[in-house]
Amino acid sequence: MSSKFSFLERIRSLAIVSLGGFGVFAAFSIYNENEKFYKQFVLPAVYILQPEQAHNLAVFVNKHSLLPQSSFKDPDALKVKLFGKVLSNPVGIAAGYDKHGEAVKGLEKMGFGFVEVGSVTPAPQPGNKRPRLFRLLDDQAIINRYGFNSEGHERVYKRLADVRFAQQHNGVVGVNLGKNKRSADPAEDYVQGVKTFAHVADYLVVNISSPNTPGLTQLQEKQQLKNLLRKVVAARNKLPAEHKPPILLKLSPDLTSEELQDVVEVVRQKDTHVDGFIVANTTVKRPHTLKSFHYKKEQGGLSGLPLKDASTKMIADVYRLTNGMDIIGVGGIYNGKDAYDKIRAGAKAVQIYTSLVYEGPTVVTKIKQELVELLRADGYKNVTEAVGADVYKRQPKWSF
Ligand SMILES: Cc1cc2nc3c(=O)[nH]c(=O)nc-3n(C[C@H](O)[C@H](O)[C@H](O)COP(=O)(O)O)c2cc1C
Ligand SMILES: *[C@@H]1O[C@H](CO)[C@@H](O)[C@H](O)[C@H]1NC(C)=O
Ligand SMILES: *[C@@H]1O[C@H](CO)[C@@H](O)[C@H](O)[C@H]1NC(C)=O
Ligand SMILES: CC(=O)N[C@H]1CO[C@H](CO)[C@@H](O)[C@@H]1O
Repeated sequence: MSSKFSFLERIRSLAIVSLGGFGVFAAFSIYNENEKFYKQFVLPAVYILQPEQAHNLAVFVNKHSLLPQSSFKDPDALKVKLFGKVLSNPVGIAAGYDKHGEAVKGLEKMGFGFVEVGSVTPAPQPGNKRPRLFRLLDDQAIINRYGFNSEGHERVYKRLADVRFAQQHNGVVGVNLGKNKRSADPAEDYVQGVKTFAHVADYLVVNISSPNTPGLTQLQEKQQLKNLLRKVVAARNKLPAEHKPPILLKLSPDLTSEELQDVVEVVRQKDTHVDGFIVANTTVKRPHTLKSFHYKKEQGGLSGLPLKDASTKMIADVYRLTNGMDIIGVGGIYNGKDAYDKIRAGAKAVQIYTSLVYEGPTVVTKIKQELVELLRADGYKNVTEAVGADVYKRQPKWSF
């Protein structure tokens, strides 16, 4: 292939060539709700592709809604109210999968209760050099250092506006805001994001994911967070009432407990108050239990199974420290039990990414079915009743 052929065009033709087979397999495995079939036949075929090509192919499949609708109908027990919106189920797709807002409807069809688009940066940027995505098969994990490749605000906004305004669309969509690598003023990048996406997003996410910026003391970090949040919150508050989306903070699992306490103290103040948290982003740590010798030394953020327990523990910490603020729990969820653990630790909703790669699209339905069973077994009528069940709250619900 000539180098004039852009990467996107190559993916497009690759997708067209391989979709015949892939699409049929995937469709078949969904129709039969048959995860073994996906694991034995579809996944190995997908593994032949470079990880990034496989990801692009999957987004392509979602974009063109090539998967049939999952046959599972969300029961009332899975309904949750989050930030004034009703989710038909609490399982969302995490940021980084549909970075450019191309696959919202396909993902909803797959059974997700909500979709988080992004991270989106103001100007388009290419991200890091390839390779930048590594599969740690033995660990059911991924290391990525995409470096926030983004098509930029304008293009992503147009796509979302198409979905949201053109047809009646009542799905819940969040937008994860990023900053440009060469930004002179990061806070301004997030403010731009708030202004651009406020009326197409049900919630917005800013991150303070990178811990320990070299050279900054804890006090300086805290001051930086205050400055950032003050501007972001002010920008949101200036918007007209019908377009004032809640703002969530996405946290790094690598924050120390002192840093976490600082964050909570900041968000308690009125002018830097956020509406909830996403816990957690990928980790830069490498647990010594990792088995994949081949890739574990690659730089980047680690996601998937090795992140599970640290993320659940952090959810409980945030729930306790904030006296029950809204949390979306994410990190290493592979089944209904994993989702239930995060809900009992204080998450009102959850998200997945890495398990979708390893288990295929049927994992969404599997998580939902198992969650329904677990709630029923413990006598809960719905998800909300189980939120925070494992956490001691300083201020019990019934006291004033
Ligand atoms: C390939 C890849 C790209 C990601 N890109 C982003 C991103 O752009 N913004 C973001 O906030 N999180 C990003 N994440 C983090 C996920 O949203 C999520 O927090 C993390 O993967 C943990 O969930 P999981 O274990 O279910 O994958 C990315 C994760 C992966 C695996
Ligand atoms: C969950 O059940 C409780 C009753 O226990 C009810 O008050 C609440 O409205 C239900 N939540 C949703 C979202 O249906
Ligand atoms: C998430 O964590 C990675 C490192 O693990 C970091 O590079 C990135 O900036 C963080 N934030 C987001 C939004 O992904
Ligand atoms: C996508 C994005 O903007 N990520 C940022 C998250 O926050 C840290 C610290 O503020 C930045 O270094 C990242 O670039």
